[in-house]
Amino acid sequence: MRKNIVAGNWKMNKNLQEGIALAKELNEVLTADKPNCDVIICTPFIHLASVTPIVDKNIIGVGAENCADKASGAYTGEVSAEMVASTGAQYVILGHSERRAYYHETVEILEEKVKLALANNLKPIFCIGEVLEEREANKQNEVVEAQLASVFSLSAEDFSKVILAYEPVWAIGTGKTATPEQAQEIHAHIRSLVAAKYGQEVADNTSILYGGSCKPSNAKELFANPDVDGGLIGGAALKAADFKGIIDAF
Ligand code: 3PY
Repeated sequence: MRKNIVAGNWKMNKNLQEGIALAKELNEVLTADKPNCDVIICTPFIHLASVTPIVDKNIIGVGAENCADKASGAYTGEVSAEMVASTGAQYVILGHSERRAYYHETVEILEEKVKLALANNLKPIFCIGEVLEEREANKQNEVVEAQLASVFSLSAEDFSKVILAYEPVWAIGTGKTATPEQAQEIHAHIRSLVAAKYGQEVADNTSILYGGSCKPSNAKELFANPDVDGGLIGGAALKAADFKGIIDAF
């Protein structure tokens, strides 16, 4: 059966020393009081090689927040999936709305990134979600369906390594959260799309995380929904106590 997962997305926060300190603190807190779900921290690239050796990988997985859409070569400033994997990281966030909006990542670019991640044994945490105007026009179902094209070209075996994260863009960094009912409704829809493509068994085994202003005070009611299998956490992942508070919702 699918896993419950709480994954932190540090975004462009924490210098190296601060990142190491947070990872150490989380490791201490979570080894002392073991979580009832999988826990992942996704950090800036420069933190990965320092953070992976200091966390107990039976308790905390480590991931990047992005990787290149090319395997290697003359792409100044880019970081490949192979480089990410060589740090000991096991996951990579792909398709975050900030990457789609500010760095113009398309369905096709993301499809390449997903394939390269999987080819390098990284599990993609693949983000989908609609902007406010799309929600107001009741277009969220078709938006997420179109975004899923980047992962729906995979074989069932490869798709089974993908974690999905539904993040309504209108709830990211705005303090607004989808209601538990809104989250359940669209998560169930996403699962039905996976079932239509890969069959019910694959769909039942796919973890679908909710992201967007998820915090200790609302995590329990969001995670109580049958199709919400955890969270992708932004700001609240930057303090060990807040992140632990969300993990404790399971
Ligand atoms: C948020 O909750 O702000 C996120 O974007 C998590 O990825």
